[in-house]
Amino acid sequence: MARGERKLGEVVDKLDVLVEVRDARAPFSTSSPLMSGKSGLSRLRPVFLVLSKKDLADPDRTGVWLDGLRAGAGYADVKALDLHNDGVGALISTMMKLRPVHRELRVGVVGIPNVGKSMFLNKIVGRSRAKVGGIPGITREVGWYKGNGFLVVDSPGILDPHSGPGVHQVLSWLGCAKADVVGGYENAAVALIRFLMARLLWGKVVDVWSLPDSEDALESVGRRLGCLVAGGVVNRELAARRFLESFASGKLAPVTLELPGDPIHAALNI
Ligand SMILES: Nc1nc2c(ncn2[C@@H]2O[C@H](COP(=O)(O)OP(=O)(O)OP(=O)(O)O)[C@@H](O)[C@H]2O)c(=O)[nH]1
Ligand SMILES: [Mg+2]
Repeated sequence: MARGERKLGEVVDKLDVLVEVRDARAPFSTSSPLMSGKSGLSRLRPVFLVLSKKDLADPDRTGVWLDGLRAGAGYADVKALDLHNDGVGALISTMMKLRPVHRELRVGVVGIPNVGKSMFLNKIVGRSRAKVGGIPGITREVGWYKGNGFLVVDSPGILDPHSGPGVHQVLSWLGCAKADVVGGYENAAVALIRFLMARLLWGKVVDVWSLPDSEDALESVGRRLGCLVAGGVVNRELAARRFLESFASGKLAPVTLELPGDPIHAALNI
């Protein structure tokens, strides 16, 4: 069992509520293994679900996800948020109804790496206390933060060691897992381009980046981004890295990779 998971398991009995953070672009693939694992967290209720990075997702598809998740059993509330810009006042009010009279509300924030757990925590405690960063693995330890009537546990992102290569592929596209687990940047980028083409989402990228028509999409991306070496040859490794970084940080276009009942790793066939 990972160290973070063990530590969380030790404090679970002290928590009043749990917040699971997932990425709105792939709410199925970015679900936390802790919610179904042996850590003991899954028995804790109520659970609030936050779909982060709403600004990077397709708004219509986010609506479909919200309807589906709200209709399903189990969550006290489900919200999609752009954590850079949206307020969390409504969510705070709902959560605060559960506060014991004599002390703060104790909240555990869980999720896989890089989904925005620390950013969400900072929003509800009202201060930028927990470190936030654009690469997975920024939060290394379980830590407590106080503010606004909350006592919140931040936790390191935990991946499911048993999830298959398809899920890892998706997580590498979203910046939640490193590309080396799926054979490096070039493999990950080519797989993402193929996926976007197969799902008719590539056109959005072509529009935003004004890509020329080409047989080799990664080659076009490399030229567009100026990833060239001597003789005007595209450095494919660099092009792949820049492309993946742009996709993960939403610079391409708002894209949602999966819909309820349509987990993409099944479609990836790997
Ligand atoms: N555009 C956008 N970026 C977000 C949003 N939420 C988080 N981010 C970005 O996502 C990255 C990860 O945020 P963190 O709060 O560090 O994520 P974490 O889940 O704590 O990550 P680990 O500690 O590494 O597990 C940062 O670059 C944030 O700026 C959001 O709603 N929209
Ligand atoms: Mg963190």
